[in-house]
Amino acid sequence: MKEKLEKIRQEALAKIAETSALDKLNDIRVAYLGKKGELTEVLKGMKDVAAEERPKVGQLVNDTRNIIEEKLEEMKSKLAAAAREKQLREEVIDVTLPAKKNNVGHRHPNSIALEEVQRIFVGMGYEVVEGPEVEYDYYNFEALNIPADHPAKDEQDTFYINDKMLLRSQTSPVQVREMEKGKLPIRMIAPGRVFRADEVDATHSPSFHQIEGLVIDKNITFADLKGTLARFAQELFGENTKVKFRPHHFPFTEPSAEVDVSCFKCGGTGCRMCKGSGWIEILGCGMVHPNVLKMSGIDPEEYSGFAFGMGLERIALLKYEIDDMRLLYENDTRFLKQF
Ligand code: 2U9
Repeated sequence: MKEKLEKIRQEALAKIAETSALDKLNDIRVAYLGKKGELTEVLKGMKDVAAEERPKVGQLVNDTRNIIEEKLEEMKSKLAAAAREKQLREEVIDVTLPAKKNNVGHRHPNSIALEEVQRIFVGMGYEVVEGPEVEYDYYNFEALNIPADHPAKDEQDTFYINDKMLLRSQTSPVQVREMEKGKLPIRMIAPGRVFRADEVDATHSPSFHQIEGLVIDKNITFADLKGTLARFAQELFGENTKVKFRPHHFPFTEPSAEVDVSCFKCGGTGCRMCKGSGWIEILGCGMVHPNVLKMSGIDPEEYSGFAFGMGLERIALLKYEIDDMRLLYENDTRFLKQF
C-alpha cells in the first residue's frame, strides 16, 4: 500500500510538473483525486489493511492527497501568472504607430455653388425663402399662367400625388406664396429641390435643384433684370464675363429670355467647354407676366417685376468642370473632396 501511494505521488507530481496548460491541471486532479481517481481507489483497499496499520496508512493517504493538491495549486498560480504576462506582452500598445485616418466628409459641390449664388444675391439685398416640396397644382402651374393643356402638366413630366397635389416641378410656387402675402416690394431667391419625370443621364435627374429669383416693385424694367444678371454672372464667373440675352418663351414671364455667359474657360474664343461657340447658357428669365401678378393680388398697373431661374446642378457642373451629373448623386468622398 505504501509503495502504491508513493508511486501515485511520484506519478502525479511528475505529470503536474510537465503540464503547461491550465485546463490539463483539472484533468490531473480528476484522474488522481476525483471520485473514481487513483487515490480514491487506494482508499477502497483500506478494509484489507490491518486495524493497527490503518491510522498510519490513512495519514499517508491524506499526506499524498495534500501534496498533490498543493502542487496542483502551485502550478495553477504559475501557469496563470505566465498567461497574464503573455497577454500583457501581446496587448502592448505601440504609441509611436501612425494614427488611423478619420475619413471626414466634405461639402457637396451643390452646396458650395448654392452658398456662392446666395452670397451674391444676399449681397444685393435679396432674401432667401424656402417652401414645400409637395405642392398644390394651383401654385405649381395655374398661378404661374401655365394653361391646363400645357405639355409640362402631363403625367409624363410631373409626379402627381393626386388630382390637386404634386411634387413641385419648379421652385416658383415659393414666389407665388410670397406674392400672396401682399407685402411689397419683394426681392427674393427661392432655392430648393424640384422633381421631374426625367430619365437619369449625364445632364438629367428626376430630382434636382433650382434657384429662382423674383423682384417686384414700382418701375422695375428689363434694364434692372439685365443689370442684375450681368452683375451676378460677373461675380460667379469673373469680372470679364459678358452676358447675352436671347428671346425665349415662358408662360410666366413676358417678355422672356435665355441668358448665355461668355465662356469663362476660353474667354469667348471657343473651346470644348462652350462647344466652340464662346457662350454657355446658364439661366432663363423675364418680366413677370401681368396675369401672374393679377392672380396673386398684385396690380400690374402699379407694380412690375422680373424673375429668373437656374438649375443648381448645371451651375455646379459648369463651375467645377464636372462632365456627368450622376457624380453629384453618388456622394463618393473621393469625388466630393476635389471641390
Ligand atoms: C413667379 C414668376 C415667374 C421663374 C423663371 C425661368 C425663367 C427658367 C429654368 C431654368 C433651368 C428652370 O432649372 S431649369 O430647368 N427656369 O428659365 N424660371 S423665369 O419665373 C417666375 C417664377 C415665379 C411668380
